[in-house]
Amino acid sequence: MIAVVRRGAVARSNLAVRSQNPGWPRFCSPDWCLAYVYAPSPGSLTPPMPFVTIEAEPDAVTVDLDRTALIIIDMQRDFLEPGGFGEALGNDVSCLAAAVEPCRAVLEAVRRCGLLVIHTREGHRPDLSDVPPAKMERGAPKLRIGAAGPMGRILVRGEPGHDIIDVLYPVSGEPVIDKPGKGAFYQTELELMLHNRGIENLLVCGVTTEVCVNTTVREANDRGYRCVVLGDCCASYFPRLHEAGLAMIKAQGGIFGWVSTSRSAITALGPAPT
Ligand code: C5J
Repeated sequence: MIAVVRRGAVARSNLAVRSQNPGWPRFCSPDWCLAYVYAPSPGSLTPPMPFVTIEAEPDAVTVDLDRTALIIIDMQRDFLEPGGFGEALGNDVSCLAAAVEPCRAVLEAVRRCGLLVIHTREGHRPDLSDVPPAKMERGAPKLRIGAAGPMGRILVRGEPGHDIIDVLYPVSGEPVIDKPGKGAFYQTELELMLHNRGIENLLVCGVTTEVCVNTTVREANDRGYRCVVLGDCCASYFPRLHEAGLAMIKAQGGIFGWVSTSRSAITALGPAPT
């Protein structure tokens, strides 16, 4: 039969079958959708299992998937490709490439499960009125924020360099948070969005590990969110700082959160439909 069911339950439970019909289940709101549902035989149904355990350090963490979102931090051309902000500051942008495929795999698994996905972008208004002088002063004058580069004006909203790389590009329904700072909560609507969706847990991916990922995780931790940082989905221009960034999160019994991997998260989310 066709029934209205909670969106997350469609992907996870054996109550709702992925139909052979293309286009099903049909999502009609962020929380509910139409799906083909079947009952194999009375008493044989397994209830939906919104709680999953993710292998992590310092220890495994159990999260309610109905209250979990994926946040992908700043996977923008400006940081990952030559000619952007990252390179303008003297960095070797190829160091960030390793995080792309793990991020893509996690994004695919999370989308399949119907979890909320939020993307962030660091950048500024074209008139640069939201750039603090202390941030503006960094780097060579010709390569500062707002200067013209091969991907448009550096770190300016609306320019090609400011946008998210194609392979991780948001799909319809995935909010994009434009942030002027390193932390994703600072001067943004992120907290309101998470609150409105009842989110308590964040799977965190993105760049760079020790800057925007760490700042966001620290801000999230103070706001009461459980953060599970997927280490191989993060990267830094400095491998030492990547390791240190992850170590700081999981130290002291997980002082800011947990550190896990793309593989552990995907395993916890469940296998892809065959
Ligand atoms: C930096 C970021 N590193 N997204 N931004 O300036 O980590």
